[in-house]
This record gives sequence, structure tokens and C-alpha cells, in this order.
Amino acid sequence: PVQPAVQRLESADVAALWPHPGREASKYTRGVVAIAAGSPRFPGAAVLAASGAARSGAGMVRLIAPQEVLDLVLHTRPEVIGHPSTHIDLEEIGRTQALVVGPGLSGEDPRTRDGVDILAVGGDLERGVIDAGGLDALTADHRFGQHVVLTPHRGEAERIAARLDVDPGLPGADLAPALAAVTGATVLLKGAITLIAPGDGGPLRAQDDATSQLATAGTGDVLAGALGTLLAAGLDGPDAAAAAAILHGRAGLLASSGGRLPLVALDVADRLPAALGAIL
Ligand code: NPW
Ligand code: AMP
Ligand code: MG
Repeated sequence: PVQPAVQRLESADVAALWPHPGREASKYTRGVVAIAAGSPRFPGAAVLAASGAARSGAGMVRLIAPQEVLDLVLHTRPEVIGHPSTHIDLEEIGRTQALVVGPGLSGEDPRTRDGVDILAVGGDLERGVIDAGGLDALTADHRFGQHVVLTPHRGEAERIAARLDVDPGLPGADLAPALAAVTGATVLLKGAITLIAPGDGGPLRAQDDATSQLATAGTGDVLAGALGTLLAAGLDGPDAAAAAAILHGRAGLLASSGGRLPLVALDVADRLPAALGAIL
């Protein structure tokens, strides 16, 4: 098949898509995002994903995690609603418009398997993000709609590809669409150039103006949370992915003084509102 033209993402794309809360908005109508993240081995990933979600304007951020992880997160982010649990039961949790599964989880964690099944075709929710450990639970039998976004870095993308009978050696501009085609999900392939391949075979979008200061532990977890918020607000999978990638990249530039100084992942989350302010 002929490779469709690549669309280069700009700030204006975010401005056009951004979901401003209406005058009558409530925290529930704005979008509730539930996040299954953080484990005894990687508790910090939950802080980072929850921060990315909360700083992007979620009406409510729920976190499904063991109590010791919730204790850490609530210390930093008291606005987060904690759900101490080893599994995901959406009925028990309450209203949820998008689910983020994976930051800081292993592929064997029951939350990982529950989350992927909930987001798969035939599951209870069609909007969400599968990142990090969540990607390790993908099998060739899983199919998704395009409002589910997979967010692998290159290493994770190669691991999924090998399992889904896609050539892991493909260049990114072919690998992202190939993974989107076999899963049906939108694929956001992270890196110096971040590529977004819609699950419906639509045009590839690219972001190439972030800073390599983002190449530090935990920045991907922040992105997963921010993307969850935009999906909960009702954006289409590819649009949410585009807006989250641009905003995350701009926040990285602000947090690093234009790419000159080192940043830490939590700085990126905290700069999301200012990045948005510079765009709108
Ligand atoms: P190599 O070196 O090329 O052989 P992992 P992870 C390869 C959580 N975190 N970027 C490379 O292999 C995450 O949420 C928790 C990165 C490398 O060894 C995950 O749950 C934090 N890797 C978990 O940790 C902060 C690339 O893949 C391997 C690559 C593991 O996350 C940090 C890494 O893959 C972190 O976010 C690329 N562009 N290209 C916390 N504070 O709690 C190739 N590789 O071990 O599956 O993933 O990213 O380290
Ligand atoms: P993760 O590996 O999951 O923590 O995600 C890393 C984040 O940093 C992603 O948003 C990447 O797009 C971004 N990133 C990593 N390396 C670079 C780079 N060289 N230039 C720009 N952004 C990068
Ligand atoms: Mg990651």
C-alpha cells in the first residue's frame, strides 16, 4: 500500500482541539479518567501518570493501585481519588470515561490483564491508553477501536511487533501504521520524532519539535496520564494523541528552558498548564 502523507503537528492543532469546559460543566461532564498504575517496584509511575492527568484538566482522576502506592500518590496529589484494589472492576469504581493502564505495572499484574480486556472490543469501555506494562499483556487475539491509544517507545513497539507477527525492524513510519492495522488501536510511537498512526488507517501525524531533555525516566508516564484526560473529555483517539504529544513536548521545552537545562518528569507535568497557556 502507498504510505499516506505525513501531517506535521503544530500548536494550532491543539488550540483547535482543546476541550474547554462549558459554563455548565461539572467534574463528571468534563471527564473522569481512571488510572491503573504503580506497583511496589515502580510506585513513582503512578504519581507521574496521575499528575499528567490532573494537570491536563481532568474533571476527576481515579487511581487503582495497592494502598502503599495510593499513600505515596495522595501525599503529592491530594485531588486524586484512590481505589485500593488488586484488580479493575469499573462497576465498583464508579463513573469513568477513559482508562489508562500500564505505567509501572508488570505484564502479569491482574490490573494489566483486566485493563486490556476492558478496553478490547467487547469490553466495557472503548476509550483509553495502554502503556508500558499494559503493552506486555497484548496478544494477537486482542482487537481495539481507534479511541484506544497504544503508547510504546521503540523498545516496547519492537516487543509488541514480535508478538503480533509484525516485522520489528520496520522504520517507525511503517511500524506505527502496521501496529495500528493489526490491533485496530491508534498507535503513538514515542521518540525524538513521535508518530501517531490512527487505528482506521488515516494519515500519519508526526511531532518533531520536542526536546531530547525529555529523554529521562518517567516522562512517558506523564504523557499517558495527559492522554487519558483528553480521551475522557471526548476527543477522538488520534486527536487526543496529537494534542497530548504536542502539549507534552511544549511542557518539556518550558521545563528545560527551551531545551537548555535538565528536567525531571514531574516538572513536565507541572508545566502542562503553562504550555497550554502559550498555545491557546
Ligand atoms: P536496549 O537497551 O535497547 O537493549 P522496559 P522502561 C529498550 C516504569 N517507570 N526508550 C531498551 O533496551 C514504566 O512505566 C517507572 C526506552 C531498554 O532496556 C514501566 O512500567 C518510573 N527503551 C517500567 O518502569 C520511572 C528503549 O527497551 C528497554 C528504547 C519500565 O519502563 C521510569 C526498556 O524497556 C519508568 O517510566 C527507547 N526509545 N528503545 C518510576 N519512577 O516509577 C529501545 N529500548 O524496561 O520495558 O521499559 O521504559 O524502562
Ligand atoms: P518513556 O520512554 O515511556 O518514558 O517516554 C519518553 C518520553 O520522552 C516520550 O514522550 C518521548 O517522545 C520523549 N522523548 C524521548 N526521547 C526523546 C528525544 N530524543 N527527543 C524528544 N523527545 C524524546
Ligand atoms: Mg514508558
